[in-house]
Parts: sequence; C-alpha cells; structure tokens
Amino acid sequence: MKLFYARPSPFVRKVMVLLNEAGKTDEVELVDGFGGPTAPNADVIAANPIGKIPCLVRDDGPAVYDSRVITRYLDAKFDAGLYPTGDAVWSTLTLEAHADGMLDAGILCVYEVRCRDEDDRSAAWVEGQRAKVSNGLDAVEANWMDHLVGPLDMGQVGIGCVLDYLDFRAEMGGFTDWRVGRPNLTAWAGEFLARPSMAATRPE
Ligand SMILES: N[C@@H](CCC(=O)N[C@@H](CS)C(=O)NCC(=O)O)C(=O)O
Repeated sequence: MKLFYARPSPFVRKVMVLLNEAGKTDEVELVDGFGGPTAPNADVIAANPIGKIPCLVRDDGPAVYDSRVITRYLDAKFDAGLYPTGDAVWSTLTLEAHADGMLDAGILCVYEVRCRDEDDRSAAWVEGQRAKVSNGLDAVEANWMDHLVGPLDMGQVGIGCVLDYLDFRAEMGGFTDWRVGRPNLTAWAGEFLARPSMAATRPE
C-alpha cells in the first residue's frame, strides 16, 4: 500500500499514529503528497480527485480517503482496536469528527496566509475559523474529559493531533495558546502527547 503523505499534515498524522500504535508502519510506503489549493499535486489528484492527503492507494482495490475512512480501514485490516465495538463507537466517531472539524478550520486559517495575497485576506472570516477551533476546544474541556481518559481510541488521537497542530502553526495561523483556561485538557495532553506514537509523528 502507498500513502500520500506530508509530515506537517495533522490528517496524515492521524493515520501514522494508528500505524505506529498497531506496529504496522512497515506495511505502508510513504509517497510525498505535498500540495495545496493553489499548488495542486497531480499525483494526489490522480488517486483522489479532491486533491487532499492522506490518500491510501491499495494494492487490491480503489484508493481510500479521507483520513477517517483510512483510519477505519486500517483499524479493521490490522485489528488495531482504535474503534470500540457496540454503541461506544458513536462517541469515538463524534470526537474524531469534532477534532477533524477543528483541524479543517485551523488549516483554513493557515491557507488564508499561504494561498492568498494580503489584500485578498478577510480578517473576519479568519476570526470565524479561529472561533470554531476555540469553541471546539472549550467543548472538549467541558464535555469530553471522561472520554479522553478512557481506553485509547481515534477520538483521542484526533484531539492530540489538533493540539500539536495549533502549537506547530501558532504563528502562521494566528492561534492563541490552547492551554489558557483549559486546565483539564492541558493535564491530559501532558501525558498523551508523550506517547511513543505521538512523539514519533510530531509535525516538523
Ligand atoms: N477531510 C480531509 C482533510 C484533509 C486535508 O485537508 N488535507 C490537507 C493537508 S493537511 C490537504 O491535502 N490540502 C490540500 C488541498 O486542500 O488542496 C481528511 O480528513 O483527510
């Protein structure tokens, strides 16, 4: 299998964390998939017409995307156990979607700087995206701490990827320190972000 990849991408990172947790990083060949809305990557588009990474090219079937589908696919293939069975799966999927929503908003803030000339940027629109991130983090602090300290799942991995991304792109995205006013999340992150799978995939 080949994975269109870029180390800074938090969506790619979710997939890499799962592979690390499953001990299956050798099963996937990493292929440079760097691109963006104003600099599309033709190889990525050939596999995923939306032009986004991660995109997993299977040896035995059509390409699989986006990140949530890839993680579900690899979890099933390698029996990784990062999605619970029964009704518990709905909380995991919702938290993963919640994390992805914050990442989508955060990436749009970064693209605003990377892809648009200064005169074309909208401060109000970027502020709206930052508010989605901030509201999302407040909701995690208020409602999801019991889930975060439970058995490892892709919801937790998604939140971990959000937090490191906000630090990594703090300057370009104009993100404030997510720790301020969120003591529970801060305490949880201290331990979670030190996991070997998180340390091995940190954005750089
Ligand atoms: N919903 C997608 C989002 C993926 C995404 O936004 N990837 C970014 C890199 S972090 C990308 O490929 N951007 C290129 C583009 O927007 O053209 C997923 O979960 O995989």
